[in-house]
Amino acid sequence: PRRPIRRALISVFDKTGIVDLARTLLEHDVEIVSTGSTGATLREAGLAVTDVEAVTGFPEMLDGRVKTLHPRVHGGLLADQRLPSHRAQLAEHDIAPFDLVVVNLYPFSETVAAGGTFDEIIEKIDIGGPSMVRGAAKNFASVAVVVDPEVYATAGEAAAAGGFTLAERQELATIAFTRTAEYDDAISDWMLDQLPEVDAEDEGDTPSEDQDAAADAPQSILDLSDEDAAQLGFTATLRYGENPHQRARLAVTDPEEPGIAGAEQLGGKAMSYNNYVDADAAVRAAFDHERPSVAVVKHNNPCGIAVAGEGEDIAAAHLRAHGTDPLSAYGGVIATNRPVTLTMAQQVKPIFTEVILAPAYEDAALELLRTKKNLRILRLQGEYSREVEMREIWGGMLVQDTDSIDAEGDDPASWTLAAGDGADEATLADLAFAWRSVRAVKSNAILLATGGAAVGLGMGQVNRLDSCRLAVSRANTLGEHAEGETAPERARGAVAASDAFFPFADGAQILLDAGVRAIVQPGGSIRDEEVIEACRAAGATLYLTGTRHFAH
Ligand code: 93A
Repeated sequence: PRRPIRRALISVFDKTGIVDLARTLLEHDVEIVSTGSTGATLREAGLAVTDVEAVTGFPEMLDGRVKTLHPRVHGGLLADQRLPSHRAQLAEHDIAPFDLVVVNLYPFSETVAAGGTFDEIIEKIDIGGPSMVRGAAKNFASVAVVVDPEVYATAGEAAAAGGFTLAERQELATIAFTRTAEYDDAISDWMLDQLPEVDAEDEGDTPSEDQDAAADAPQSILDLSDEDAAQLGFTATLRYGENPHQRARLAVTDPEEPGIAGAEQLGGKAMSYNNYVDADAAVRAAFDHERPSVAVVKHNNPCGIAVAGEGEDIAAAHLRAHGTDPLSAYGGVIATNRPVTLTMAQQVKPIFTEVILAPAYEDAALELLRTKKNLRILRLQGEYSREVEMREIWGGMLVQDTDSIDAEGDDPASWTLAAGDGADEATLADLAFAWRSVRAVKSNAILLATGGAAVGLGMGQVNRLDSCRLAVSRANTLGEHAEGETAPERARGAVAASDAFFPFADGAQILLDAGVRAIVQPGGSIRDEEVIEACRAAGATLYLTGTRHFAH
């Protein structure tokens, strides 16, 4: 059933459409009570309205700050007309109930946006308006509240139809509370921005209680209690951050997709901040490969990465990955995209390792690894999937699609042969491996590979030439070599991948001079021709992918 509208309270800052609505209401015998300039507007249009001052018996006071804040108004808004006791009290105090309230508020946000002065903005904090709106919204059982000129037409129709239904009033109340919540939100945001100015004005240089309280108030997630942080999803307080003087916490973003943050730990000490960072890089590197793969990571960069060949145990991949750079693998994080076998566990055992991550462990492998009390053993759950990557910067947050290795150009079938006659199957397989591996290496990245294993890595240099030098020198110094030999000479005969194009031929020339016989790179430099020419002159093969994989 509809509740008839007999008496309406209209108080609007924005007068748009109000005359039409008031006219319709009057046509349906609704009595209209209105505030100062609203009333003036309606009267000018020839409409008969009652001033709120006549209702309250008080003049508008304090430059308009007190207009409607009166029991004759709020009693009429808040009385539950279903209750005999409420009706009796209204009668006792000679208060008439309202059935409809039409209010729009002082333009607070608009005044802030228009660059109003502090005092102008303060005056635009509407008190009486939200009080009426909230009172009527709470009392939607009896009162309909309209806060939006867009609803005036509907309100007119309702008056014609015999009033609003309960469901309609409840919906209007919901809209009303949303409006006042947003309104107060805008005020509190602005007030927060003003804090120092308020203090400076009122208190001179002496810190106020507000300032003291602000100093004690939590500034970041790190200041919260463990319980409060956990409420926000920060389930672990880490021993410390990147360095011992930094506090740190960990949040699992989505328990349904635990990833590394929520991986199951099967052994070892608690994970540290740096462990998590390196584990993330290691898993990403290993899972970029479809073939069984192992990556060893230090300081966010692979120091070893390799795949197992057809029919080989995952241990073979680990052996090669370790062999990339056995010196740096000390204290590393090992990740693999296949279950850890006993053979692999036996190989890992003697190597000082911080963390090992895998989708599964053979029982015997786990048992053996658990004998190393300090080795953190993590089991990954679910598919390796990641939609977006986020990074915090000063004052903001960057979000991007995850760089996946299935972009156009990642498939060797799509590569353009730019120099040489085309690689044989084994060389092409190594180039494909190098290409898939190089994108896990920080830019500028150069990766040399032989036989499904990286043999030289040039990572994180600020020019590509240095990355080339580094890749070659690491290939030729770090690997194992026969007794009597001075260096392993692993660059000779290797293939190379570059995460982005060579801006000049000089970097490529370093690789070619070291004996690299095939290179894959995105291409796209204005000096591509010089790089191609250098490869031709060295009798080397060059493929262009057209896709780059920076990782900064
Ligand atoms: O200054 S107020 O916070 N104090 C009041 O008692 C009060 N009553 C209504 N602002 C108050 N209002 C607001 O005045 C309404 O929200 C509306 O925005 C405006 C309507 O006043 P007028 O009809 O004089 O333009």
